Amino acid sequence: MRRKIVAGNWKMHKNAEETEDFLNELIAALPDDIEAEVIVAPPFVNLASAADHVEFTPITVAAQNMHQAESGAFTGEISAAMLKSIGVNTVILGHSERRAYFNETDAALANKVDTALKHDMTVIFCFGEELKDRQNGQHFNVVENQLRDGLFHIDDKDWAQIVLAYEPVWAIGTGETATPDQAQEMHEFIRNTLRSRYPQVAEDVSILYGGSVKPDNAREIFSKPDVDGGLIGGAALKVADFVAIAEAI
Ligand code: G2H
Repeated sequence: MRRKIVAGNWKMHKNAEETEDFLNELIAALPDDIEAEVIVAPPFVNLASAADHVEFTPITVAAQNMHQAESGAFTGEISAAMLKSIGVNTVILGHSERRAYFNETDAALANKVDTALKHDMTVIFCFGEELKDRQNGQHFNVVENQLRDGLFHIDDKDWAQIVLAYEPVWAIGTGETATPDQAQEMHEFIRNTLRSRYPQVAEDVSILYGGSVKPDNAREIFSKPDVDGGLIGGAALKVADFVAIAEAI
């Protein structure tokens, strides 16, 4: 059985008080029998308080990024050991906004993955094509290269720590969603790509879909056989919407 996951990527939203309010509401609203693993990823400054807040709940807190180095002169950066020291064991890596605005390359991401694995962290690894790639019919090539360059150097056993998040860039925050069939087509392609190198991993790894998932489209997207949940942005900022999406699994 693959893990079913709904993760909320808050991006640069919510101050300390809003974080606390959101988590109180979320803890109260989440049904006890929820099938999905629920993850929230607040900005760095509120990670420690969020991690404390959810300590005795089924909710997991994730970071949105981290640096690949152990420590050093990297002004403004956060290391894996720092995250671990506040009880954060999960990190989102390779989000398209990090790739586009902060020049995160496949090579840098491969190093970040190694660092996270070394610290026994779970990685939510994001990748996906841009609109021009899809228009040029290059979307499968682009996705395959991101996958190979970012992750094909790791060992079979390390995949237990990896969750994949396919996020077509043209569907992020745009209100435009991949159709459930487009999501399924790409998730199936991702599993087939993995199968050549990691046959068992291809069956076991969870692949989340991200890109304008909302309460009214989540159920149909999650019903696809190779979609194991979602990485949610805008709709993860309201408790009612986020819970409705988690319940759609
Ligand atoms: C994609 C997604 C969350 P949104 O970035 O990672 O955001 O749901 O707002 O498209």
